[in-house]
Amino acid sequence: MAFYQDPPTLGNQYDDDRVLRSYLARVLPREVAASITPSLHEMGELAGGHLYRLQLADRANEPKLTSWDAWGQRVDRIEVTQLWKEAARIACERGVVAAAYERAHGAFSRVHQFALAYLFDPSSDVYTCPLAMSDGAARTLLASGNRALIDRAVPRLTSRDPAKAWTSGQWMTERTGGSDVGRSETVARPGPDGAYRLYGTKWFASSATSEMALALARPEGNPEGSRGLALFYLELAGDDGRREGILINRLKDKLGTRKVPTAEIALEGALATPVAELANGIRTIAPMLNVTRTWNAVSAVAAMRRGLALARSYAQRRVQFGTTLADKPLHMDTLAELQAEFEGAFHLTFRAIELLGREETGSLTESEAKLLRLIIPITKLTTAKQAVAVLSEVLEAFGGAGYVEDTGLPRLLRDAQVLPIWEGTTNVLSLDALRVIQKDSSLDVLAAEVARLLTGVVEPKLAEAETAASRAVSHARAWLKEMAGTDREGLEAGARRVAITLGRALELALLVRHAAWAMDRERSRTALAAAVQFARNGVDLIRDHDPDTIAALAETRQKPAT
Ligand code: MFK
Repeated sequence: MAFYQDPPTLGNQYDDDRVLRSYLARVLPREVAASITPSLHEMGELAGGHLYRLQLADRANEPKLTSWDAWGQRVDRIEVTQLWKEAARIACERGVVAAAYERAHGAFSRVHQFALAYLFDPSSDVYTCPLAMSDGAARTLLASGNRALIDRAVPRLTSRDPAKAWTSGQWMTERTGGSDVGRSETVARPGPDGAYRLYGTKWFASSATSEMALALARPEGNPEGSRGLALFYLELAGDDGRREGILINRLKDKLGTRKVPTAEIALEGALATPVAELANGIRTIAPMLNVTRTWNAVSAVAAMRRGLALARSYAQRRVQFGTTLADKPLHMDTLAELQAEFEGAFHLTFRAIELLGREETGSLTESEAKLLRLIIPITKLTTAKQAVAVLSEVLEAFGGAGYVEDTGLPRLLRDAQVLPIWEGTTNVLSLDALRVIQKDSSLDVLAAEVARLLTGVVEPKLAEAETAASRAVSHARAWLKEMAGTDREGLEAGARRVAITLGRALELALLVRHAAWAMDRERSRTALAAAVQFARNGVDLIRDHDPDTIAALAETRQKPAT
């Protein structure tokens, strides 16, 4: 008999997720947990069953743009994949955005919503992209206080009725770049009727099938730079269903997120409404950035969890050199490292979510507000890097099968690779974190948070992890203090190492705190193992600035002409 390998399988993705269930048991009041558990169980069933099967069957399909109809009319119609259509319905009906706005559980509504998103994401082929932007748009409109736009769009963005629901785009990036948004070239011109029309090109418009978008544009006559930009609201189709002044030039041919219809969009007089003042657009859209960056982190942890679930299932089936992979010490050592990374990332992400929920319900203290502003970029950048590293290893854990498209595995790595790029690259967010640290006392607050998490933990096996977390934070503080006074260039060069060190220190402190709780309340030592392993993986990346080495290796600087 020839040999055929059994593929990995997935069960109910909520029931099987020890980390999620244990976390929820710790943070949620009993009545909230009882109320939301059925919805999480159902989503776990869909994610490991119906949606996952459809995702595998739909693997080779991609969105298609039809620019012209048979008679030469410009139509710019995008047909999304079957899974996307089903994911849209399920996300809407199950409240993957709505649960945050219904506020059935006060500040914990965000925990509920993002737990749903976390379960849903890995079987959705990144349908979480339009969901993230819709959530961000709803939040931004609510923060703007623009009553007319709130009344028009927010009920649709947060609806559970697929016939009524909208999603939103986030149109920021232009050919001038996605990081230095202040260089945007799109112009907003008022007409004789006072209405604004936009002219320009949006170069990376994720999810071009949305019904509305929030876009940055420079009102004519405004100064250059980001403060001269304003935030505008657009609907992609008028009341008659026709699209005016918005052309989809082409869809992007991307490494990953291939199901997401990311478009180059030409704005040729698209009708747009200012969301707030006619300046300071980045400040106005900041709530969206913070929400979508949180979704990014949720996607990162969800992707790691999916990869590890598949790798574990495979390890139990795959026999090599006489035993299953699950019986190979080296294979299990590798998976343990990855599992600890996932668990650290999970707890950091959900800590940020707890703070976001408290902010939205007005229960955030002043120091928690500072922590939230710093923790979001740090969480986004730390978890995104972890996801790429973990998923690269996950593919390797399958050997050649991980490299073969019809296993559905390569997608995991390709889709993870976008996470450090969109919504602010690692370096841009590291500099954002550095600016926040320099502006106020948020680093003191972060250090106090780490100290609080470690207080009262008496388990000797956690001592090493505690020391690693608190030492890393102390090192970051001392390094930042020293560099700020003496070496501005070194400070910038080290910003990423500092940001990731702070992210990892927080992750470890959260793991330690959760481990102590789990030992006490669940009589489980698995979370302890994650904390111990995470500390062994390493926390502190900070090192001295070495300008000579960098200069020697930086061959990009122009040499003087000879
Ligand atoms: C599944 C998950 C999916 C997620 C969906 C993703 C879909 C993909 C769509 C995209 O990728 S859209 C493009 C995303 N682009 C970015 O995220 C931009 C990256 N660049 C930055 O974040 C730069 O740091 C930034 C453009 C903000 C820098 O520009 P500036 O001109 O130097 O702005 P500045 O001075 O830092 O900030 C302007 C104001 O906004 C300041 O307030 P004030 O005017 O009061 O001084 C800042 O404090 C405020 N601000 C900026 N970022 C903020 C913020 N406030 C709160 N939170 C923030 N995060």
